[in-house]
Amino acid sequence: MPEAPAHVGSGKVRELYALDGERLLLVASDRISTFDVVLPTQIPDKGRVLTGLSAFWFARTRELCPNHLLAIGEDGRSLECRRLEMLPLECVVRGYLAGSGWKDYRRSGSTSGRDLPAGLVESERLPQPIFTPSTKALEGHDENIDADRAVELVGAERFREVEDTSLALYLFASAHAAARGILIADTKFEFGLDDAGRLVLADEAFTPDSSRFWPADEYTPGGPQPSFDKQFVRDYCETLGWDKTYPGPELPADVVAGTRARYVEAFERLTGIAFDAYLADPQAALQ
Ligand code: Q0Z
Repeated sequence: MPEAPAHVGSGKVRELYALDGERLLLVASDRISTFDVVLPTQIPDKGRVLTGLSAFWFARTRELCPNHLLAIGEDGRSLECRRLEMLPLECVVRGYLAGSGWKDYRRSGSTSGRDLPAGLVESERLPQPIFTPSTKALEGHDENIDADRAVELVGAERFREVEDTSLALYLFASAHAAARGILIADTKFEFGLDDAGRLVLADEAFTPDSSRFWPADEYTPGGPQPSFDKQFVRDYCETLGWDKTYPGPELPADVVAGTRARYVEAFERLTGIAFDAYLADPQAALQ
């Protein structure tokens, strides 16, 4: 009998297992976080939406960059992937000014050491997408770093390669998504190296957990934008007077159903695949 895969890591809402020396299993749960707190209520099929979206983007971007995907689990919520030597860099691309990019800009006029034009407003589209790497902080949020610090971490040549590749991936996916009514405000990649030292896209790609998705038809720069997937959850939580520390609140059934519908809508708009077809046979649906 093969042994149960060893658990090797936990994210907020995902788990990582070792299948053997060369292969990992990445499992996306139905847990949801908001304001950095994982809630006690799950969103049915959220893990399958995120896994299906990642697999879709890995398939569509393999000519831009090889990736770690080996197979999709029959359950639709897990990805079998190649084990890589991960780079110690969070590769963030921003097309719009939101989150920590906006916070940095308001304070200093720049983010990750990149000077930006004066007078930009919150959520404004940037003149061109920018690469703003960060490092995994041991606790709390990732820390934005400038190019010099990133070069210290991965070397000058590898830095150029991850910047070029990240921008190419963002340009491809953001054009695809915008044509389907979804703006990808920003996104985060993780890369690793294979045995031959080749750069390989790893982790997840263009999911709502690794990216800010905004509904294009509601886009109004000058303030924060509604989240494509989590806005019902945030709005509900704001009605409670909750202090955004653990434990988070239970979600009522209508908020769960509305949020599940938004995840499914994102999947169907971005992939053009019926989510029911994905549930019935994940591998076949993504062919
Ligand atoms: C990804 C993470 C998660 C916890 C390590 N192909 C790979 N090779 C080696 N390492 C990784 C990967 Cl994807 C790797 N993470 C992030 C994901 C739970 C941590 F689901 N950590």
